[in-house]
Amino acid sequence: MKRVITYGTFDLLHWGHVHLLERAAALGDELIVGLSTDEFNAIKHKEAYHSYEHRKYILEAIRYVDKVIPETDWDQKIKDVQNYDIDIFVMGDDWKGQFDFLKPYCEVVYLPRTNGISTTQIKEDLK
Ligand code: C2G
Repeated sequence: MKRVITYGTFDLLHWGHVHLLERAAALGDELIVGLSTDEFNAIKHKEAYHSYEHRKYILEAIRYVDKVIPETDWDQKIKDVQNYDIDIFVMGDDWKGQFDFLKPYCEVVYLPRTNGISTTQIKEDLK
């Protein structure tokens, strides 16, 4: 049983997010998503349109996602990798190198971001 984990806000879920989740899920048998809470988003200087509960509800409907857990701070990842027996940590490559401290605990994979879409762009375009 190969377990994969990834983290993010996943607000206004779009095809770039789904493409990340699809590729992450393909690396193992189970995908866990650490979903940023509204409070953690404030620490990330991000404000999501949807609440944590609604973003979680949407993510849980995605066929590639097996479990959603809260992401409440920057330094929970090592604990999560150990507690959930994670084999592979995945993030989009806009984070390349930022999570290499996890390498002693699991495989670290940065996947190419999907160009042409972002939550910020959606918000801009709708203005
Ligand atoms: N992503 C992508 N392509 C896009 C947009 C996003 O591949 N066009 C990926 C990001 O690289 C990230 C994931 O989708 O791996 C979630 O993106 P965000 O919700 O923007 O996540 P972020 O705010 O970067 O939070 O501890 C890690 C942080 O919680 C990551």
